Amino acid sequence: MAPKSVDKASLSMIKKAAADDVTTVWDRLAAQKPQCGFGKLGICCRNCNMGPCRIDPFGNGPQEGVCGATADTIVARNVLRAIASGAASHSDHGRGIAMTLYHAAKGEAKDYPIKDTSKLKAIAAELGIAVDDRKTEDIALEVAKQLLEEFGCLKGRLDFTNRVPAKRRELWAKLGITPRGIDQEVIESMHRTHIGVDNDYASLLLQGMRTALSDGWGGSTIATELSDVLFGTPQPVKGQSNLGVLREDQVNIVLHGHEPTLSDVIVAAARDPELVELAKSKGAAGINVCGMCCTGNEILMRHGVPVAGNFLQQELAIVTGAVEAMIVDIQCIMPALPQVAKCYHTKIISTSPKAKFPGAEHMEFNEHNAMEVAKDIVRAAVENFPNRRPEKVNIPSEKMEYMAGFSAEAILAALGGSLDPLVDAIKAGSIKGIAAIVGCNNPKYTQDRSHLNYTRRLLKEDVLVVATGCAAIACGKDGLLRPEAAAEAGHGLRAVCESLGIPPVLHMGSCVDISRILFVASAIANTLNVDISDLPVVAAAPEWMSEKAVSIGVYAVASGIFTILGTVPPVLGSKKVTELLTKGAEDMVGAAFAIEEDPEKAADLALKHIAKKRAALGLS
Ligand code: SF4
Ligand code: MSK
Repeated sequence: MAPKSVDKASLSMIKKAAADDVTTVWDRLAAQKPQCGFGKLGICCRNCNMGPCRIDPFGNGPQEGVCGATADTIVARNVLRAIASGAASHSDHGRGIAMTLYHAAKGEAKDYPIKDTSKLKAIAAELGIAVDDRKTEDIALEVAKQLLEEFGCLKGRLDFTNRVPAKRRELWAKLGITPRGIDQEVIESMHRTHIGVDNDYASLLLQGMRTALSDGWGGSTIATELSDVLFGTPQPVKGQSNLGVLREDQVNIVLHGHEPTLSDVIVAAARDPELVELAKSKGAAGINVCGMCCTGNEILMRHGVPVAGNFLQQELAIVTGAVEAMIVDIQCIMPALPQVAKCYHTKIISTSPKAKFPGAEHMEFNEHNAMEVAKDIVRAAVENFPNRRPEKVNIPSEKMEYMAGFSAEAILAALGGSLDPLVDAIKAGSIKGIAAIVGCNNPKYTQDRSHLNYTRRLLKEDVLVVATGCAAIACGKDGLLRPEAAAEAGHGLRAVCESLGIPPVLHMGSCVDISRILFVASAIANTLNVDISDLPVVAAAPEWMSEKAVSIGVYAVASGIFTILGTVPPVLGSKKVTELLTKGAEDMVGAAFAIEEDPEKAADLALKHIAKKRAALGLS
């Protein structure tokens, strides 16, 4: 049996969980086996109550549902629904940030001062909003209003698609996949997948591309850009990662989920002298705030806050017995957490009106009373410190230094203010190409193994890696986010990294921040006067599991980036859908998906693609 993880900290906590009689994600996966074969192939449907229906993959049983839907229709509808859910998740997050800016501009969210006014002005200018001699709040209000209109349906084309090379925009227009309004695309996708609406697999998948593009160039971009305005644009920053960042002598608070609106204020609240004193009065040396998953990424990018781990470590952090409170907001938070916490003293505190967890304490958070609630939450954690049971505490020693904070602006600054040195290095071949590595962990695969093997192989071949999400945390835990990791790269990439003092893997942020990767790819394409699909650029989600990752993969492909999936998506039940995604898309949008579970073979595919694109550009 394959090991559950390559991370020693995880392995030791999985062992402790078993000794403590705690059920974790790996136990629940084992209990689910064998998992449903129809589900794996994507050929079950319960979109109406004549069903549920399923298609016999061997051709011996029914080949259509009660309504007549074929495997092609059913698989394509399921894919489109997954894209809609993923796009909705990123975009609702983006809307939340836009609403916070709106309230901040109106003076109704006093705990959210606008931190990056120059970025605000740059975005305003991009959106055609006057900036001269105007008050910051007035500009912010107009920016927030204009971007909130992106969710509606009157514009016809999202504003941030202006960043896309003209050739690609023309292609989207020709294919009818230009993203119109963010809500419009998601709603239309749900409509089309209702019984008896869109039954053509190609038509459904094109709508899938349009919906995913409304996420990448809409909801996710809004989330990233306005988070930078409100909380500051990330700049290179150092910190530490893995479960060893938890402190035996301090009150440990783990922030888990996705929204910086919560985590940024809690980081500030935990520094409040009164609360630090309270912690000391309870016998703790201080308050240690750590991140988990993408909330972790948001605060490490901006504050260098330690990150306790990625997706598969959320339960394991509790198993250390040293976490006073895990504060959760939205997305990727296992409903199992309160059950795990029962075996220890940890409080699970939910904060979003959109995400409730049976068994958790709920302390609702909103932009109007942010600091007040943040302090209440931190106080609850501090007061829980005396309940810690020393005999249950075992914090793994593993922790690793990282350098993160590589926003597009920070990359530009590292390059001296222009993309030219990067483009020149690509032309000269010292950097052969750029690989984006993104996405989750998945307990069906050894934790972090694919992320790390794939990344290391590409570094050796002089491919610069940019990372986000749980993939970036995997790289951080294994030391690849340190400038010293340049020693693991081929000599061309190594020389570039050493001269700039940067790691060979650049941490660009959370899942919504994959938009930053789109901006950089677009900017390079515009510099070279080519389309994104002409660039020696690849993307991979080696251990993905969430519907957000489906939307991300599809917007990457529709933007022209070849994308390798390391876990098999539920599409193989339809040959036509599989072929369109892995081959036909190449003719339509100049990029397609590959499915490859073996990270070495995935790296071969990436390198082959980069070599092909270099040759087409006339680069040696
Ligand atoms: Fe079955 Fe068609 Fe209803 Fe799906 S929509 S459950 S295939 S009858
Ligand atoms: S948190 S979507 S497990 S990367 Fe963004 Fe990690 Fe995947 Fe969630």
